[in-house]
Amino acid sequence: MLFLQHSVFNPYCYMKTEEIMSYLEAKYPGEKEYHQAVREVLESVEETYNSHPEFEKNKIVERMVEPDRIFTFRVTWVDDSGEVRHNTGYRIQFNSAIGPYKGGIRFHKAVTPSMLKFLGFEQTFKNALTTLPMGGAKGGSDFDPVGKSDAEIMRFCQAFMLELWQCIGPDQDIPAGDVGCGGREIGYMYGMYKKLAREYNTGVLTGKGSTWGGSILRPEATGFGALYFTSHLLARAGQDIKGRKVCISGFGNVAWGACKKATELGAKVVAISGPDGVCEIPGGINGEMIDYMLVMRASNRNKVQDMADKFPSECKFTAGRKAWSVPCDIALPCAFQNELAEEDARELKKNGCWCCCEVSNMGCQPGAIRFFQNNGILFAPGKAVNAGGVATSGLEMTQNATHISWSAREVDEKLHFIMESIHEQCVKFGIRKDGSVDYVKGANIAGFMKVAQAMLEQGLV
Ligand code: 2IT
Repeated sequence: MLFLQHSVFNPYCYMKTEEIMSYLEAKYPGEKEYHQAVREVLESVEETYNSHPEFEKNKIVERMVEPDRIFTFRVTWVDDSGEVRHNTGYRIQFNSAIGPYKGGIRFHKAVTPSMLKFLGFEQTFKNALTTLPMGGAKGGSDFDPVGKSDAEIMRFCQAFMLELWQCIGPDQDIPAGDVGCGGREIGYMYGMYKKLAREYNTGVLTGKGSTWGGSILRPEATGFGALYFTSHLLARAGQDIKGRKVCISGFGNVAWGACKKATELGAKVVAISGPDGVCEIPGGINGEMIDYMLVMRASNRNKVQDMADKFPSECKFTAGRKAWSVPCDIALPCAFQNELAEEDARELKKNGCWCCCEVSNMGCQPGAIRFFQNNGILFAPGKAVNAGGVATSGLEMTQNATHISWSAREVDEKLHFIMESIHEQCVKFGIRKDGSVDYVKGANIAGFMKVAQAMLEQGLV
């Protein structure tokens, strides 16, 4: 109604997703992931946005889709054979409307500005959902950790920080880990930061070791938070996770936390997967196998087959297949963007799956999301489901700033509360006439409105 009135009185004064997309596609050709992430948000918020003429007057959306600034730098390092190597490093400070820049560092051979712009954009709304004052950022490099020795990882991380340190600071921009960058890499980067900056403030990075400023439960937080969110989503739909079969893609830090909490809540994780194929675990993953995921990650081999080799009587490895081919109730993509295609969504449904909570950032392709939503499969997007990771980074920042350390119980309680609040925000903004919830719309509108309002209140900067 408001939208109609507004468009009648100001026929040219409202945001159209297609116009902004055409502009961005022409200006940044080929940046596919970035276009995909922006389109999803704009489509979700268009109607709400257009009922706020003050947003359009201040060009909020046009400003919000552009990063505040992008740092690009060369990273030179030497491999174990003495050969000189170089990569490209980036830090994208996307939006600081609600707090200092915050977001992870991704080390992966496919890293491009487009990938980091999509991640920084998503991070801005995700961070807004956490209820904590954090702006959005992302960084990384096209460095490929696969097959690298520990010494090579250290030399690369040090060389990366040699440039990055000038862009960051505990009240300015606080990186953390992401794909290919875990506790070990944060440690090497933190050591180098102190050396360069002569600053011993622990708050400059999150995901640190628990004896040197890291929060207890930060490693588990993304996976744990995802399962807390899933539990709320299921409860609202009159369901329970206990006894359910769960398929999880990936075997890194996020998949590890998800396996641990899903198992603890009584679900049966019947598959994990990697770039090489899928590991079926008919009896459900157990504690020993979950611990072994950490060994697999530290090995830098990037092969899920290692699980089947280690536990041959419990696991069956099949090369070239995805986790989505294994029958389950609940699918939890925990690996990489666009890892779940429409054909995977169809196969999941055919095999009895009725819920998909996206844990990886933009893990599902738009066609897959449409298929889930049109076929009555419960679906929630990564920026809501996986926000427990960055939320716990926010809790780490609070502990660092006040020089205290909370117990696991305290952190877990706060994480629970935050995930419940994110779920509530999704319901509030995403509830449909029939009482069901469009979690994509809910998460996007809730995050967007908070950032938009803050930008408006802070003037034209
Ligand atoms: O995608 C993400 O939210 C992260 N990689 C975590 C970021 C953070 O600052 O903890």
